[in-house]
Amino acid sequence: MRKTLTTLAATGAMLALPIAASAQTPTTFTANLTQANESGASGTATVTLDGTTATVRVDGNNFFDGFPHAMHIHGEPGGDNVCGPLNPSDSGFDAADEDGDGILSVAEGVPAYGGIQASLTTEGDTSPDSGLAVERFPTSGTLDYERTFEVSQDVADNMSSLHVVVHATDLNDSGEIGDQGTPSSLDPDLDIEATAPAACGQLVASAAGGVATGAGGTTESGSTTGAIAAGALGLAALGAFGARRRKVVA
Ligand SMILES: [Cu+2]
Repeated sequence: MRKTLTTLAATGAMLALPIAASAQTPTTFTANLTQANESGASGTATVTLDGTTATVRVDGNNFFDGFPHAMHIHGEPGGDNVCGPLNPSDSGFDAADEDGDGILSVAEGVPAYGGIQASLTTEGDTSPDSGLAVERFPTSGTLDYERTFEVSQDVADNMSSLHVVVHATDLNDSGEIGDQGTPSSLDPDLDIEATAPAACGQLVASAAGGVATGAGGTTESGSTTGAIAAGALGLAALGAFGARRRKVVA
């Protein structure tokens, strides 16, 4: 009898363990990406947080096909960031377009949507330092990106104040990126088309504990081949780089 009681006590202790070790519920944030600079592009970005581990998905259509799309999480954590007026037809655009050239450059967009908190690269570093790591961004006109990486506690705590911005657009509709003729506000060796915002979306918290969005099975960027090809190009070469456009019809 004594032996049986001991066994029961041990079993009870074991049963209690899984209850004590309850997992933290992931939280999901979604951004509807809307066009900037009349790019015609659109998409959805989703950030699923588990502590400071972020899984970021970006799906998009009608982006320029065949040129690296720098993508970032922008904003000052906890700050009053907005995508702001992104297109010449948006109210308030003239005030944002400081030089009055009808183009929203990166420098002109940053006062509204804030600086870079994370770089949505396909591999390697995801810090702001990789903001212009053009050899590690998706190059397809159809974005199909997913990556899991660590963010700071500050970024995790303030995700709903941040934005996703996708860059690079064919401003003069020439079928190439790099021939607009105005230097990028980030790097004078780059044409403004290489860095100008193509889409922006504010991250909004979804219900906690929701099912992870995105189709199961699709992982990682679908443009690895293009990204590797673009890797041969240095930043300086990028300025003169003319990509042939294959117009994507969604
Ligand atoms: Cu950016």
